[in-house]
Amino acid sequence: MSSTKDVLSVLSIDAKPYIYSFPLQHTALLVIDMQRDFLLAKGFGEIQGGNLEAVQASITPTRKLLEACRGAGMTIVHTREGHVPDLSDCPSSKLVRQAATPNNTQHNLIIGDKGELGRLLVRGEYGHDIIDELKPLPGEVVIDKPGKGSFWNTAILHKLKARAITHLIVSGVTTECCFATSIREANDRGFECCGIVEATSGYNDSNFKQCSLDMIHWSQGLFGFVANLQPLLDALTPLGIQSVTGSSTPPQTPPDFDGNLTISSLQKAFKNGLSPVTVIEALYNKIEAYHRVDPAVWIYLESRENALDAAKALTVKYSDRSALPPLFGVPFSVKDSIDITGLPTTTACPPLTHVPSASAVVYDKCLAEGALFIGKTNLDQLATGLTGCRSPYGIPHSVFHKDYISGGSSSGNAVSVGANLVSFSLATDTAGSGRVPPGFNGVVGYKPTRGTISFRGVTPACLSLDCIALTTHTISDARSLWQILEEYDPLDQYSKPVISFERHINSIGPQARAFKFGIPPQKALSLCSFPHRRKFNETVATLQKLGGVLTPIDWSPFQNAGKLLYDGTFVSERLASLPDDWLGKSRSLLHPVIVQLMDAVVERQSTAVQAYRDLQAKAIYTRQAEQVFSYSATGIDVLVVPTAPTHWKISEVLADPIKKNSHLGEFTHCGNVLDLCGVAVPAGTYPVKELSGNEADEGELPFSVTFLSGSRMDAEMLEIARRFEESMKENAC
Ligand code: TIU
Repeated sequence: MSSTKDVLSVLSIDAKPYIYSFPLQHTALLVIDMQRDFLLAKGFGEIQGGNLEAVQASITPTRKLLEACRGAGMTIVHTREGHVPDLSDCPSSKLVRQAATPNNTQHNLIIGDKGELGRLLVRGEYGHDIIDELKPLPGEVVIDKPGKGSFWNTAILHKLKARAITHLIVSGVTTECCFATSIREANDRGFECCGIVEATSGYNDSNFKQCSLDMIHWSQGLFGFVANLQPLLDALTPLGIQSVTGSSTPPQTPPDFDGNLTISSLQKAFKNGLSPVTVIEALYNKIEAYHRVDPAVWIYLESRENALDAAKALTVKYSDRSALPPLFGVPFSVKDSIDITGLPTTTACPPLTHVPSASAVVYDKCLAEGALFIGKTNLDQLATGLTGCRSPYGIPHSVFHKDYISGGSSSGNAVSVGANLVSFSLATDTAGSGRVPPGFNGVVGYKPTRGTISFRGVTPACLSLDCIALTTHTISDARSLWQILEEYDPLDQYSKPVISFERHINSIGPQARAFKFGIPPQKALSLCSFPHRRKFNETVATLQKLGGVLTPIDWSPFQNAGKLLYDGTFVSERLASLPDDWLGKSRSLLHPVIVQLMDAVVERQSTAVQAYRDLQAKAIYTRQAEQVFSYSATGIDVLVVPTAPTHWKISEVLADPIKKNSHLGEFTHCGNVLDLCGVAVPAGTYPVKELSGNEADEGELPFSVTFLSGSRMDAEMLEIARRFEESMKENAC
């Protein structure tokens, strides 16, 4: 059944061949190739003989469309056709064919030749860029495409899927060429497209344009829909509540800070005039108050003065509130294994502490997009552990209860978000460090497919399995943040290029809301405490109500891969990034549990032969897991597991630190070994007494489930997780 929110935000407009209905939060405006080269005199189009007057007719209507879509908060995607300067991405069919026409008169200058607006259709040239009237705003997607269609050799499919887009409103030039080709390509991938008559134009007469549009909707909608601009504007304009001009609060009276720290809420508030200075003042009062509740959250806290100065500097740098970068004024914390220039990186390990001369790539990106750094958070030493009880900087506790663990290794990280001291936190995840702590603090912990966010500038725990993780308040925030931070980094040897897994989209009809999910077998689930088992059963029922089909799976690859992480040779990699004599020299300065763990690794005297056997086993289990997530009758979309089998008290972990730790990783250890993506999502709470068995115990503890999926299936997984999150919120109302 669809949720109320989804139903309410579906709009419908008159169109050919019939009414076009589109869910606003799943619809993007696609603005095709509104570049100077195609629209201005002396550009590529005019040089090839195109009719400039005809093609310019769509500029004003497209601007109206763009403003209405921006006002309604829709995703905006601009494309630009063009090539890298050496033209290595330009096939001969595009470069040579037209100019090779016998007695050619029309194509005397070709792609790459010098025109008055720069080299024709070459990236970085003046003529290649989008016209001033339609300039993209910060945060909008810009796709550089070498083809006429938008999907060949670009990340557009990935970018659309990552934003859960299923419907496209299409505008731009030229109707007969890139506009039509892009609609056909999008249709093949399952998108529901609607071309807007006035917001597209071409180089030919009106009959030619008419035929190009008719070809889209003929045969009862073979490729999609075509609609006029006015009905669309009529439908979108009343939704313009998100724009500065549409707000009932005049910009000169800034709104009060309502305490909501989600990125999406702050974005709206800042747009409407809220000052980041107000947010920082309020936040530091909270941080100081929380220090009295739990003094072990921060290893380094930026001073209030510095944070306020940074906030003031932002307001000066970005004075135009309608063109703010996506993380403008958004406060964040950083796990203290991630480098920041000039600040010590401790990794909660005194002998490893160093002061880096460059910041981690992921941190720099946050700052570049306007985020405000608040501090570096506590962690289990060497980012090794799942409890939060292995740091010389103290033991943070769950934001739900002072006796219960925060989880680790990203302990302070999850507490800083859970206690509402920051909007998001940068963490890492090797064995579950980015999932278990969010689970124990009632927030979202997202571990994207390894290598999609640069790991450069982070102290490794187990380098070939390490991964950046994002701790946020909501799935939507996790998704937005991933899209801001992901980028191929050629200097990170484990980085992966941004490409999408070619699975089509089911955006309408009965397939649209159905998904298949698997769960661990009873034997594995029997390791859970009673309340975790009970809450997990409730989760399964909720997912079934949402359209999830519980599907049998082979659990063995997940179980075997999990065992490989600590019972096999992979744990030796934790020593591989350290000097050979490091453990011997540093042992007196290390946390006793870490010494115990590392000694056990050394004592095993693992051989190269064993390591290779483990690598081969990893490959087999990874292939078996791929089968589980395959796009077939038996494959599933997501695997759903309890994030942790139980929630220990701090005292229980201190009494039995190694066993209690490894138990927590039962459902997380396999994630990076199998190159999965995963996201831990809050799934309700339960009474403390249900876990402790002590009727006198008061309070609640959080339950969390983790959605896991195959490599690069992040977009699909996040959308299922978002629907689950939404249904949890609705049930709570
Ligand atoms: N953007 C686009 O349509 N590119 C073209 O080359 N169009 C022509 O009509 N030639």
